[in-house]
Amino acid sequence: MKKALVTGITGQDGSYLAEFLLEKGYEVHGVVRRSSTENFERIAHLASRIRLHQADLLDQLSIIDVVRETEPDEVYNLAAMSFVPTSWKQPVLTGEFTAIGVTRMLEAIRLLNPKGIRFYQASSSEMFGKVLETPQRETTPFYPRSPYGVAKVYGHWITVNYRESYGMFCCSGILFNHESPRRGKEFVTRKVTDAVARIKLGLQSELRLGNLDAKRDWGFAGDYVKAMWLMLQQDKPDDYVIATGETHSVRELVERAFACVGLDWRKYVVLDPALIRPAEVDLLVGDASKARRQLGWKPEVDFEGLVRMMVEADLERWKRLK
Ligand code: NAP
Ligand code: G4F
Repeated sequence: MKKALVTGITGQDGSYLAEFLLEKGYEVHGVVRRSSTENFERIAHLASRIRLHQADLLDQLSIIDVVRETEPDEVYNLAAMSFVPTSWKQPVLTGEFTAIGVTRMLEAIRLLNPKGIRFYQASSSEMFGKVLETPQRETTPFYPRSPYGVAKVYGHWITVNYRESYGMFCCSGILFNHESPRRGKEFVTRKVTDAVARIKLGLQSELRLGNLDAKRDWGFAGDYVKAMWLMLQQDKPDDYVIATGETHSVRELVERAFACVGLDWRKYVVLDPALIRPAEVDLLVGDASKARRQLGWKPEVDFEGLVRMMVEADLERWKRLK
């Protein structure tokens, strides 16, 4: 039985990845940070099948201890401060955790078992920022537009560097936006689908949004965790773009989500200048042909299916709560 260690297991991707690895027969270990109240909602249904360990990417010794105790075959480093606007409010913490935290994970592996452990780093299409090429692929230069994006560029290159310096099996997955009913409610897709459900049920009257013109390549998180695993099953470590190849504006997202419940979005959406970012990523669209060719990976859920899935899940949840 293979063993996997997942940081960020309480997050959206961590929960889908844990499910996926359990189905593959893995022994799954997760890193959680200590908090006065537990935040295990997304993995509650897996509680009896996974093992959780307290550690923090800010604390080198706790990371070394957890790798030593669990002796994993594969490490998936998903933990990060992942919300872009917060990275302007907490740029130093974002760098400590999202950038230097990657080095702490890599150092633990280098010290304990550099040839035996395979490492996945959760890199991001935010690294392309003010895009220098469209569609964006593995060779597109980075131009990050937020402290979060800058931190992820560091995490990407330190992963490449440990591969090249020490011959470690390190992969960086450059994932474009991926969503699900488990997405945090501050991200735009979930903010919209949650509001649509509440407005439909008479629980909310308006939805405040920022830039409706930004375009994203949105996929389904359940499809994307499979790509993470595939990267670590190859003969050689490498970096891959994971994306659908389609782009849609926030306006289209809003239009489609409201249409799912038969409402006209123009009656409910209010533009709020406070939600405009200091610097914006205007357009993301990925070319995942390398992943398709080398990993045999392709997305199963399209944009329309994704929005419908999320609206329906939020409607069901609010109906139950009501
Ligand atoms: P998420 O839902 O925000 O989850 C982030 C996870 O990181 C949570 O488990 C969180 O734990 C953990 N974490 C945050 N700060 C921590 C700390 N100081 N110590 C230990 N754990 C900490 O993010 P996600 O959407 O699943 O994304 C997973 C990873 O992929 C992130 O690295 C993100 O930057 C990257 N990524 C995401 C996307 C996307 O579209 N979703 C695209 C590209 C890359 P708590 O529960 O304790 O907060
Ligand atoms: O949903 P978002 O907050 O996601 P963003 O900034 O693209 O970042 C996500 O994807 C990255 C991959 O590219 C990940 F690395 C990162 O961790 C995260 O998962 O915003 C999407 C777009 C932005 O252009 C934003 O300006 O939606 C626009 N937007 C408009 N109104 C809004 C809002 N975003 C949010 N969160 N809230 C709004 O009210």
